Amino acid sequence: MTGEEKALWLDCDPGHDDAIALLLALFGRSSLVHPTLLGVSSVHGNNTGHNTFVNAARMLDAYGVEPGLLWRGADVPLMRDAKIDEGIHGDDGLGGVTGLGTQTDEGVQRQMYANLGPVAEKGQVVPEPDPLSLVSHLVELLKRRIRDGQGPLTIVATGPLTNVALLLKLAPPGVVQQGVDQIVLMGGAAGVPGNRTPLAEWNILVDPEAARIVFSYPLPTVMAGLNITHQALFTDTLHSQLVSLYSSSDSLIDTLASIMAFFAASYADTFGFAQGPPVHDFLAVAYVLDPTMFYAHAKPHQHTSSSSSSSVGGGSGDVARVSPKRYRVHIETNDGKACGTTIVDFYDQWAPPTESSPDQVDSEETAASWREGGRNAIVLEHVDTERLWPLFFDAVKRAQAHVQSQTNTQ
Ligand SMILES: [Ca+2]
Repeated sequence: MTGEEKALWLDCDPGHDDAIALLLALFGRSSLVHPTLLGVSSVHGNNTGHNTFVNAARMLDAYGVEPGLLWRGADVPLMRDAKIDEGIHGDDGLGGVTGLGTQTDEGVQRQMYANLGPVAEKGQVVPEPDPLSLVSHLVELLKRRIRDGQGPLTIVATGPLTNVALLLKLAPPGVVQQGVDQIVLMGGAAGVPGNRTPLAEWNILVDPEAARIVFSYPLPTVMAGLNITHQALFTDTLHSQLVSLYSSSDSLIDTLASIMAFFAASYADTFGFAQGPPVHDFLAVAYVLDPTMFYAHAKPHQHTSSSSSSSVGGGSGDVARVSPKRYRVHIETNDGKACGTTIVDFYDQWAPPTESSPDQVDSEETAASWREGGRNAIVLEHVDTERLWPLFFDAVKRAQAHVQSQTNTQ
């Protein structure tokens, strides 16, 4: 199986679905893309910045990852007070999850302190939030990759966009545009209700100003919102399939099963989801691994469009599909009942007068066209779940083999 090497950065707020997104970022691969996860940063969101950081360290420890990936970012939104989401993710952000270390365990401590060196010896239990060090590290990483002629980094963001917005605002001109190819985020809701207000989705609601900065930046932004994440439900059948992979030689499957079981109960209680919880954040990483899973069947009149249709699979009998579309997306930042809403201009009612036809704009590749006022985001609208879950189980098996190989060598 061949695939393009792809450098990733994951900014997250674990969070049950973040934990699954992290699994895919670490162990996922497709026939198209072999990702390398270069770093993980934590942000406030599903719980306090303290707890999301500790949770990221606990998950990295559970996945048997060599310490050195984790950075602690912002604890608070750019302009607002922090919120937490105990109702969905439990008291500490990973409620009900079994088999994880605590913040004082050696393995978790090593994950938390790997980038801070001797500070750990001063007796601090958990490092302080340090978004400036995170941004400095990212800028240096991007500069180094640009200088060495390495491929661009893809940033995947599965929490509030505070850290990403800080990077975009503080990095020297050109570094992000040269060093990052796209920002793929879980957030927003395209044409469907929100989940934390009638209109707004949580990640955008928590820091709408940061979201506006990201959606206004002249770089491709891909939005995996509730409209698509609610199409990918982790059903009882999938849960049974996961449990069937149980091995007595490691506890990883138990941990993953407990993540999905708690999330299923939360979604049943809070939102009445009877068929299973949506795996939200997982989809953002899945898009990077295989964008063709997010192609839609072409409508008859779209078969002749050369700008956006392609056949998936390569055979002559393949169904023509169209890649996800770009739309103008406005982030509502005014206080009021619509704050945090992602307004998607599906019918080009806001299109600037210079953009005469959708095809012309779709083919437009200038950086400026991604700014606010242009068609500034690719909005995911379809997902082929029959291809999505094999990606998940493949990553689970790789993770399980990795954890077992470490156990065997200890
Ligand atoms: Ca998240």
